[in-house]
Amino acid sequence: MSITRRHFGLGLATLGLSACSGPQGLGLAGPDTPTRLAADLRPVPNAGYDAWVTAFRGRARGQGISEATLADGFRNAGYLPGVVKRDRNQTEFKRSLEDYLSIAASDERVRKGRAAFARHRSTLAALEAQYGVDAKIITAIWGLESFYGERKGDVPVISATSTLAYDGRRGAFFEKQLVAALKIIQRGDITASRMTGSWAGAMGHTQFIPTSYQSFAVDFTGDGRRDIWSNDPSDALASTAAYLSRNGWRRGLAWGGEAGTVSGGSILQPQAGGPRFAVTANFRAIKRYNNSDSYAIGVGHLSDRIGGAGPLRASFPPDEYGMTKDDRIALQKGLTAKGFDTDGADGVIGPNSRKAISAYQASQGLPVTGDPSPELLRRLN
Ligand SMILES: [Ca+2]
Repeated sequence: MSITRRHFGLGLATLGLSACSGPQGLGLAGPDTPTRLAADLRPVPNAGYDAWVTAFRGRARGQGISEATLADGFRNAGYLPGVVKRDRNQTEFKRSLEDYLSIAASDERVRKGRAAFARHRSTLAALEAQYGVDAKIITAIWGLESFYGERKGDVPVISATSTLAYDGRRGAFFEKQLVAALKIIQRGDITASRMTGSWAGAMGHTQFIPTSYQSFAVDFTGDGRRDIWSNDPSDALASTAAYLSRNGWRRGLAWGGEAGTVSGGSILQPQAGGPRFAVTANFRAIKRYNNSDSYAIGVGHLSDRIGGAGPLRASFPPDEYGMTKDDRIALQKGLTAKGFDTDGADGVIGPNSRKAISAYQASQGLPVTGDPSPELLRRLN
């Protein structure tokens, strides 16, 4: 656990927490992130949890948390079975960079990013002037972490972090997050009832975990509260700029770019046969936000797209099934046209596409594998 970590977007989480992203969560908020709280994210009675909380409260008092804050923080808190389930279900599956970028810099995320960048132009310009961090990079992080504030997370943070601290798989880490969350409430930045986030405790527009918040969050609006949860994203965006600025960001230096389009930097080719990137010290600063090459390239590329640039020039090689992205898009369109809905055609073969492939294969009397293939594409055309 290097420094911090916070969020939920398309990130691969620092800290080895694969479900958080940002200063330290799991970046990549996507359109598929549910916005309504699932039934298993509501508290259920749990005597073991209650006993753990009683003991924890003693430890918390020893760290300067007042009885009033504890009463307030735990008033409506409880054990959330869904948090443990999500924590256990995290798989180490790795997306290809091509798939990652298809999601991170989707048409919708680029379009909304350009609109958000224009809408918040004056705040972003002020942040760039004060912190030296490229306003397009700040906007891109916002886009990956919460889809520009659309998906900040509705899970009560005290419940989520106490459940994970009690559960114990990463108990010490989450107890630290819980203490930090209570200190934030005690300071008056936010009330317990408004303190919500991802199931792993990453909070607000740019998904800060509580300890990152304590170290880096700032009050940009000047009202005395560091409010990263409000509809006004100013404090959250300023906190992100502050985080980068204090983690090695250099004013005026590009993050990098596709090799051949920028000068300088060291060369990185995350996917064999795919595009090569030249990256700088600012690429490494982005990785302090979320320690993943895919995440940092996603942020950098999305920021370029927000600034008006087009897609990458180099293409990716065919996938393990011998399919290019164009093939996969054609397959998804073909399936959907035949009534096997893939829920969009983004070229990323996810659960919906696999379900559609299986249903189509069954309808054709083919072996049901759920895998894409050039043969399937030919059959559909
Ligand atoms: Ca404020």
